[in-house]
Amino acid sequence: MFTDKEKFKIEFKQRLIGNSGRQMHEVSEDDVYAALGSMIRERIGQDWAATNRAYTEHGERQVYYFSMEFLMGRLLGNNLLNLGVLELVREGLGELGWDLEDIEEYEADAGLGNGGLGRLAACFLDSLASLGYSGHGNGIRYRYGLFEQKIIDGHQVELPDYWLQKGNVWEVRRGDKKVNVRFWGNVESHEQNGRLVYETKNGEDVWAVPYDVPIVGYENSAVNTLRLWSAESAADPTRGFGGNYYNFLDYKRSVETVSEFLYPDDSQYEGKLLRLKQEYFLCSAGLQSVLRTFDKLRLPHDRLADKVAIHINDTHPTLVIPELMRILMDEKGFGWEDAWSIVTRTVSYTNHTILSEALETWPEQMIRELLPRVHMIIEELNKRFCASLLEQYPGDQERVSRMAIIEGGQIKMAHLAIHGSHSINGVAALHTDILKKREMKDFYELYPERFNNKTNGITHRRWLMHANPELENLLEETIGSAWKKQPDQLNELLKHTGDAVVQEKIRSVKRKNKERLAAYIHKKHGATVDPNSIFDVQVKRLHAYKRQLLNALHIMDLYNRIKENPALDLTPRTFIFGAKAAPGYYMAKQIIKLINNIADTVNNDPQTKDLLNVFFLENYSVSLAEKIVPAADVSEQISTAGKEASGTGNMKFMMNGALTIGTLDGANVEMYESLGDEGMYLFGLRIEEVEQYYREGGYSAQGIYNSDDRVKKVLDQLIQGPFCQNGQSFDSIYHSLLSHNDEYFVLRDFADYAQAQEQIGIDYRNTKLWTEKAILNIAKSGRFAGDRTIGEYASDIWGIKPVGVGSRLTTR
Ligand code: 26V
Repeated sequence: MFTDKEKFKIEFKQRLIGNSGRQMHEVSEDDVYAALGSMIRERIGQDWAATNRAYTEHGERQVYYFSMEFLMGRLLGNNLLNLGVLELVREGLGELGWDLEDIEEYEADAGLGNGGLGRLAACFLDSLASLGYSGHGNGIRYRYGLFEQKIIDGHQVELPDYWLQKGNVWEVRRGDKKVNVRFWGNVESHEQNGRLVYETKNGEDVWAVPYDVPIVGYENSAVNTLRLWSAESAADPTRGFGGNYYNFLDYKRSVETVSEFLYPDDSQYEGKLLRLKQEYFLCSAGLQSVLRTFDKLRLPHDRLADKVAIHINDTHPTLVIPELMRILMDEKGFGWEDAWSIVTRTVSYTNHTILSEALETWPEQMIRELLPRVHMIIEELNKRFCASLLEQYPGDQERVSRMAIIEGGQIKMAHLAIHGSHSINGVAALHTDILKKREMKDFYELYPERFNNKTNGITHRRWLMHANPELENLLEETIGSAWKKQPDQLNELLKHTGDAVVQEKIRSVKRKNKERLAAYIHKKHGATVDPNSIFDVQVKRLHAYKRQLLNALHIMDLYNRIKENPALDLTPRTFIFGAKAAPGYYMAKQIIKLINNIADTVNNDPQTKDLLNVFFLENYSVSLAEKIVPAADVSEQISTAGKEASGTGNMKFMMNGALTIGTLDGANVEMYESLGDEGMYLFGLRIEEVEQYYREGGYSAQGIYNSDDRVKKVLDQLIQGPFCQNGQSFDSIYHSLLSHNDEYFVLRDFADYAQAQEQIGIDYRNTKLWTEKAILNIAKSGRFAGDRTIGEYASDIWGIKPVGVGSRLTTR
């Protein structure tokens, strides 16, 4: 295995020729990627085996993070970084005539997630491995990830994301570890040793085949596992099916659809049978695999919770609770009480959303048919739970109905998750507070000790070191490298806030990143972007509560003001958007079209084009985010207060020295605690005010329209005017604001937002002041590193300590 650059070059050339079957002068960049990938994968393999051995010998509790989504992005650059060979490989490849950054572009993003929840899971895996915790991911290997977005005539068009087309060097198919998952069928019972034993007969069996992806820790030789399950037909094609080969093909197709695609909707819950199948598939396969690993320890199953922690990422994998009950009772012979005790000590749950329309409830009938034995268990759980509630709250039938797991023919997954977990956490202080005081109040009263907060965090390895190597170097020069292993050490930078030399370097790093993004925009849009302008960025899923519309209306207003007063003294701005809308979310798609129309108008109007530019960058993804985030001056985190559970983009921008314009929502609240008014531009309604409006009414969007001429003009322009090219109009947006009284208080916050934006324009010109603020942001961002978050999960929820592996055995 190579240890220096020269050895790398020799080994790499051999591999390249051997892999591609071509001569050096014939190989393509694709070949280079494949050869490098396989070489690095092999290197990881050694540590992977050693890590697994260490975990088995050590007997430390293993954490399994069950999630329907892992938004991993690309792995090559990150693996090189964490292995500590990034520079060596970059230089070696360079000497052979290839640019590593170009080679990295050959890797398809693993886009197996919708947004925040899936990316959080990916950041957590990186922190778990990097801190040396025995924590693994358990998910689904969707054949198609989140759709690829094209913008055609300003509209979003969705294309399938066949990310596996060119193969995936990082995964290892483990055919020998496949397990069986059973759907449908009927439950039969018989007596055995004096107790009833249940079995599902005549079900449809699906093989779950694991594909393992190594998760490399940062310079610590640890390699954990992300196990992704793929559905395959269990049947032997040569047998059964009444001799009809077409019957077999139909069956095969139906089975394989289980892991075919990721559901692209993260805002509106829909009770689709296939989605339920996916959720059970993950839970059943994951649990079987967890139990197999546990069995290697040769311990009785009542010790399960000592050795295993199962964490469920939102309610999507909640079926682990009844499924583990089923296995313990039907297969391991436990009685109800003992099984329940094992389950609740094993499982913990994170809630990621307050939006009621995203809460999962499954029709009881659907679960009864698809998963008959699981249904029986949920029914029994509900019966016992309601009975215990009545005992605790005698006569309070209303409370019992509110809290029941099954109500009105619906199974409430959040209730099941809370009842079956020993820990329930929200993802930012404000969010956890809302859960306790409002959304889950009844449950908090019942189980106060179970509720806790774990403010989200992001991996500084991908989002600072890998995405922004110039900033990494500058930090290293200025404060050394302790922050790489202890990100809170970034606060050492505070000592240099006023240092003119450091300030100049910070500006130069930002400048280079802006030039790089400008080059990308030039390539994609053919447009020239001025790197002296403020890069003002809003990238995230498109959703009404995130209020991209507020940003858009404000740009329309700026346009109007320049047109009214061409001498207006505005600091030039480049507004950058990136967002995918759920394919069926009409309003979100209209907002994308509106932004593109605005771009068309302001970018081409000779009076405005030097002051205002707008770009909607298509197909926002992890790898695109890595280009955008380091180049941002301003980060837009402008959700209606109380709606964004945490946000994680906010943290990425902060860490890269962008200043936030934001509401007091989600983790912005904690950012503001750290940054104060000098470090952040706060605006808008506070959560108490929003709640008061919802409770007592008194908000009139029409009133604002009538009294604010600027707002009126902008809204009228949704129907007719410079942004309605080719007779297009935005009636539905207009009516959502006026006829439906503006559910998200866009108009209410408009003036305050515009004012904060004006202040940004002024402050940006004061380069010294602006740079000091940027430095403050970077210095305070360590609190939002995933390592801090994972440390808290490990000690407070999972009760685990780091395990030393390889050459770095920690003593305990
Ligand atoms: C919800 C649903 C509901 C319908 C079925 C399909 C589906 C798929 C995904 C989701 C996820 C929505 C929840 C989510 O992504 N929440 C985000 O979690 C982030 C990480 O904690 C947090 O920073 C964001 O504020 C929060 O919106």
